[in-house]
Amino acid sequence: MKKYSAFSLFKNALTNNKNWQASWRDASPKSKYDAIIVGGGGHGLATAYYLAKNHGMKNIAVVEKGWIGGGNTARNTTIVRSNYLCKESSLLYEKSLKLWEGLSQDINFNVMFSQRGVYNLGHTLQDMRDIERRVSANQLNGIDAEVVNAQQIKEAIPLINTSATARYPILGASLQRRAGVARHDAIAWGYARAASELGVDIIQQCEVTGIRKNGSQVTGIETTRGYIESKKVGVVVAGHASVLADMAGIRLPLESHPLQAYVSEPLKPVLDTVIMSNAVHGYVSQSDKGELVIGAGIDSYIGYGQRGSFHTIEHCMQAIIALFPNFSRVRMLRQWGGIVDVSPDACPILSKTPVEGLYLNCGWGTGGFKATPGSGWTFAHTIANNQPHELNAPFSLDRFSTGALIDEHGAAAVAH
Ligand code: FAD
Ligand code: PYC
Repeated sequence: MKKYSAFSLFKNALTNNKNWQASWRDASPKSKYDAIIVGGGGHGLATAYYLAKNHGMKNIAVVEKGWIGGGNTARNTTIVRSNYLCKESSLLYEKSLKLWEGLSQDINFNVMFSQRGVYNLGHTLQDMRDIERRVSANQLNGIDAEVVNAQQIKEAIPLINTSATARYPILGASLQRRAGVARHDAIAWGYARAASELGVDIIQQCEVTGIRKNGSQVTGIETTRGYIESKKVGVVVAGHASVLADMAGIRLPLESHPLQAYVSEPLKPVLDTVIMSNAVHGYVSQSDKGELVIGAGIDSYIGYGQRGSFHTIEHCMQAIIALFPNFSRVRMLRQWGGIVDVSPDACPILSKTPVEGLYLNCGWGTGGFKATPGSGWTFAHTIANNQPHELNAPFSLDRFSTGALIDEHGAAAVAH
C-alpha cells in the first residue's frame, strides 16, 4: 500500500498537482464479475474491501450511479456510538466501533475518528428510566456506558442550559465516552482506495436499471453502461433499496424519508463533545473546522428529495437554541437532506433474499454511518459464504414475517 510522505502536499501544491496520483482506478465495466456491489457509499465500498481482504475475492466491482460517497455517506453528521438496547444490535454496533478504533491504520487513510463522547439527554422521568435501562443493558453487553446527572453535564458542557425552568429541563443523560465523530468523506475515499489497491473495480456514473434472474438465481445487472454478468449481487443503496429490490420482484418493509442536517459559520472551539436529544428532535457537535454540525428528526413524509421541509428546520433550531441559548447569535451556513431507509423496528436488513445470489444491505435509517465498518465486514462474510455472519444473522429479511423483530426505536437517537 502506498505511503504518502509528509511533504507530498507541499510538493503537489508547488507543481500545480501535476504529479498528484488518483486515489483509486476509475474502472470501466468488465462483462463479468465474481461479485458486484451496487452502491458506492461507505457500506458498499467497505463490503468490497472486506470481500477482497478477508475472503480473497478479487474480481469484484462497485457500481455507483453518481459519485462515490455522494449519498448519505456524504450527507450525515458522523456520530459513531454502540449504545443500543438489544443484545443483537449492541454486538453488531460494538464490532463496528472496534473496527473504527483501528480503521485509519487498517486502510492507511486518516478517517479522523475522534472519541469525544456522546451524551443522550433525558428531559422527563420516563426519559431517565429509559436511559437507566439502556445503560444497564449496555453494561451487561460489555459496552461502556454511564448515567450522568445535570450537574455533571453542566460541568462538562458549560454552555448548555440546565436551568430547571428551561423549556426542555435536563434531568440527566447517558454518556458513552468511547463514542464520537469521524470524517464522512474519508470513509468513502479510504475504503475506495484500499479496495482499489486490492483489485476492486470502482465504476462511477453507472446506474443499475434492472436485475436479471434465471428462475430464482440472479445472473447479472442491467446498467446505463451495459449488461454486467455476476452470480452474486449485493445491493447497498440506502434510501433507494426498495427501488432496487423491486427490480428483483422483492417488496421491502421500508419507508424512505428525508433527514436534514445544518452547519453554522465556523466558531472558536465551544463544544468538545456530542449532545443528542431524541425528545427535542435535535443534536449538535462541533467540527474540526469550527462549524456547529446540527441535525433534526426525520421529515415525517415519505420522499426522495434530498432537501426536507422548512418547518423541520424551524423546529430543530428552536430546540437547539433552547438547549444552548448562546447559539441564537450564530449564523447558519448550509442545509441539506439525505434519504434514509427506515425499517419497522429501526434496525437494518443484512440478509440473503429469496433470489439466490442476491443480498441486501439496507434499512439503516438514520443511523448507519457508525455501522459502516461492521456492516461491510459482516455483509462481505454473508456474500462470500452465502450465509450470514453470526453478528448479522438476526438482521435477516424474514424477521418481518417470523416476528423476530429487534426494536431499537429508543436507541436510534433521532426521532422517527
Ligand atoms: P449511501 O451513502 O447513501 O450510498 C448508497 C449509494 O447507492 C449512493 O451513493 C447512491 O447514489 C447509490 N445508488 C442508489 N441507487 C443506485 C442505482 N440504481 N445504481 C447504482 N447506485 C445507486 N448515521 C450515523 O450513524 N450517525 C449519524 O450521525 C448520522 N447522521 C445522519 C444525518 C443525515 C442528515 C442523514 C441523511 C443520515 C445520517 N445517518 C447517520 C445515516 C447514515 O448516513 C446512513 O445510514 C449511511 O450513510 C448509509 O450508508 P450507505 O453506504 O448504505 O448509503
Ligand atoms: O444514529 O447516532 C445516530 C445519529 C445521530 C444523528 C443521526 N443519527
